[in-house]
Parts: sequence; structure tokens; C-alpha cells
Amino acid sequence: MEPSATPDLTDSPLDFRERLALGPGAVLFCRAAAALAPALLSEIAKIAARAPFRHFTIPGGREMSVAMTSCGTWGWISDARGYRYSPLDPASSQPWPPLPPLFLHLARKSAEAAGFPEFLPDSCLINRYAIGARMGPHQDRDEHDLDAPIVSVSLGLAAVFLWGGGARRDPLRRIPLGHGDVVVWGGPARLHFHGIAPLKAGEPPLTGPFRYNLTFRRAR
Ligand code: MD3
Ligand code: FE
Repeated sequence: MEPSATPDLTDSPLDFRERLALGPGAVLFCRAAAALAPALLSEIAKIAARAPFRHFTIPGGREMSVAMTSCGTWGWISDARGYRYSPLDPASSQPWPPLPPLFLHLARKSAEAAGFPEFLPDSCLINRYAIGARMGPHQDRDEHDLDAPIVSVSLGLAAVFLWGGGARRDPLRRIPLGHGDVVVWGGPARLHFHGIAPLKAGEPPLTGPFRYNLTFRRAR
């Protein structure tokens, strides 16, 4: 008998063949991470066992409909005082779980395929959307290095991504994002307004009635 070895998924080929330019600086790689989805979801479950998903309060006092957790050196948090990156999970006062090697691999290879070599994220925000959850249009500008791209990975239920421009009043394009889709946002796209429309019902086999989104960031 051959000894059964745990496959090293950091060697798995990601599939960057189906590429769609969403605009200057933004590239969608359709289903690029689909083959890695079971492994990614098992890493998410391990992270959430240490740093559970929670609904942050935003400065106005309302609770976000999206549940969040983080891994990496820095985690994005929000409370009545505002938004920021923190080295500690406020729920446990402990550091966030480390970025799994598979996450780093996926983020680096995706950024490289989009023309951003040497991307080394220090933070991964993990968003969990239940049916009806949404994210209003916003800019991501809490990161120190706005030259680094953001890599996003969608898992589970499909969503409609709202893709605006550099000003809040700019019209929003509706872009479907499905299971395994990877998007790299950099350069001129980095400060564009964006959001997620309220999630429509569904129950895909791997995630049940949820959508997960990983965003890899260089926070500091
Ligand atoms: C474009 N998340 O966590 S990912 C967020 O699907 C966020 O959960 C959405 O917006 C989600 O901040 C969208 C796609 C995304 C993420 C960050 C961006 C697009 C971006 C930053 C700049 C420009
Ligand atoms: Fe965002």
C-alpha cells in the first residue's frame, strides 16, 4: 500500500484562463478558485472556530447585515468609534488566526495573473452573507498602502456586485459574481465605490444558504 499523503494544495493549479477586464485595474477570473473551494471552506471553518463571525456595529449605531471575521496580522473591525484594522480580535482580545498557506498562495497567484507581482497580503477579511444581507456602496480606504491591490474570492451563493466609479454619484454597474470567482482590484480601480445587492435565496451544496467572500488586503 502507498502511504496516503495529504495533498499539498499550494501546488494546485489555479485556472486563470477565463479572464474578463471589468475596467482599468479590475480583472475577473471566472471560477478560478472553484477547485479549491472545499479546502478554502474548511480553512474558513477553522478560522471561525477561533474568531467567530460577528455583526459589527457601524459608527451610526446600526448593525451590519454581513457577518465578518478576519485572519492575518491585521483584522478589519468596526465599532461606535469607527472603522480600522486591529492586531487583536476585539471579541477575544487575542491575535487573529494566521493566514493559511493556501490563502496566501491563492492571493499571490491571482494578483500575479492580473499584473501585480509580489503581492503579500497581511490581512484577509472574511464576509458571510445570509439571504437578504447586503453591503451598501463604499470605498475601501482604511489600508495604508493604496498601491497594493485587493484580491476577492467568492464562494457559495451568487451575488450581484455593484461597481461604481471614483465618485459616489457615479452610476453602478451590476456584475454577477459566482462560486469560485476571483477578482483583482488595483491601480485606478482601487478607490472605486462598490457594494453587494441584497442576496437572493438559494442553497448551493458546499455552503448552504450563504455566500462567503474573502478579501485579501495589504493593511499596513
Ligand atoms: C473594489 N466586499 O469587504 S468584494 C469589502 O463581496 C467588500 O463581500 C464585497 O466590498 C463582498 O470591503 C465586495 C470585491 C471588492 C472588494 C474590495 C474592493 C471590490 C473592491 C476594493 C476596491 C475596489
Ligand atoms: Fe469593499
